[in-house]
Amino acid sequence: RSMATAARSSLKIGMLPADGIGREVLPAARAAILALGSSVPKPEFIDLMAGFEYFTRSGTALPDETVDALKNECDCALFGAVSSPSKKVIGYSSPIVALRKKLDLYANIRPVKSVSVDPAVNPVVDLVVIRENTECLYVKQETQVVTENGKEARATRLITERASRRIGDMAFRTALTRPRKHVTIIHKSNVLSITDGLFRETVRSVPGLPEVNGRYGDITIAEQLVDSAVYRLFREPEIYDVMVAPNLYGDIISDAAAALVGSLGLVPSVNAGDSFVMGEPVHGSAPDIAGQNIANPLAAMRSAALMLRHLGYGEGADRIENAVDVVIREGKVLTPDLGGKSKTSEVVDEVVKRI
Ligand code: GGG
Repeated sequence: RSMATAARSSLKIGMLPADGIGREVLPAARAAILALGSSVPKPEFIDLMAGFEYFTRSGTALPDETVDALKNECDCALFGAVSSPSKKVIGYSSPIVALRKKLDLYANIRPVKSVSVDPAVNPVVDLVVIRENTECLYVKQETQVVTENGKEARATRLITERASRRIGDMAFRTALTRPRKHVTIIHKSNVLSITDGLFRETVRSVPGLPEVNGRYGDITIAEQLVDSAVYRLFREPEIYDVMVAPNLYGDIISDAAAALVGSLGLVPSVNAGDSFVMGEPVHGSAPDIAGQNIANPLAAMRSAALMLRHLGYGEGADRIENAVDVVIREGKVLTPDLGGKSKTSEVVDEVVKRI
């Protein structure tokens, strides 16, 4: 679904590069949008602070000014990547997880599609993961106690009917826009019968809701346990069209699917709510390659396109996506993750030339 294109004289885009290669790939997204000229309203980029590095300087990973600017000044946003530490750091909390909740960006939409395919060697992949973005284990309610047997840690996993219904609705709406119109519900309700059971039943019930009014009648529905879904994703990815999943499974499945199309550096996403959208490459901050001008900028450029499409600027989105596809297909100017020798900046120039 695209948000209706408001008559805008300018397009205000909040830019949150955050950490690591986020700072190298967000300028690529900006260059792609600027190359569109009059296909979109005049873009205005608003630089905003967030991230672990910002936390080490300021004591907060997501300042109130950033959230206020996104809510009150911006039409949409682009987020780069964040280097959240693997160990608890007092006072730190992931800014991307917080942003998704604060802006109610309840759906993380992650299309994964192979561009240049030799079916004898590579599988044909054309799927979209619709990941619930606000709950599951990402509510981050963790506790630890010390018992006579040592430490004991617990995490709360939240699944609600409301969130499951709206992510289900997003999955069915997405399926309507695709040729195959097929939704696979991912769960583990043979073990987690209450939480995943609620997710599965609620998503399944969406086509029958009175307000849906039969719109999803042409959509076929399948379901799959998450472990077997990963197995089948690697064996026969062509069976999947729209995969809808609770937060953690969706996060894992979309990274796994990225492996089938050549690189995590190719896969874009949008975090979407009913009134705001934020593009974000699926990859992380990759501290091992940060600052070397070798990060793949294509996922960020595609995320800009997805964001524009969501806002109703389909022509601009097509121009960016087609240019990216041509550069991948030609295979001459690619970053090292795709077997190339080119720099980030060279790939950006190559795409921009074709926009
Ligand atoms: N662009 C995706 C990204 O930044 N991934 C890293 C990530 O999600 N880290 C976990 C977190 O900060 O919540």
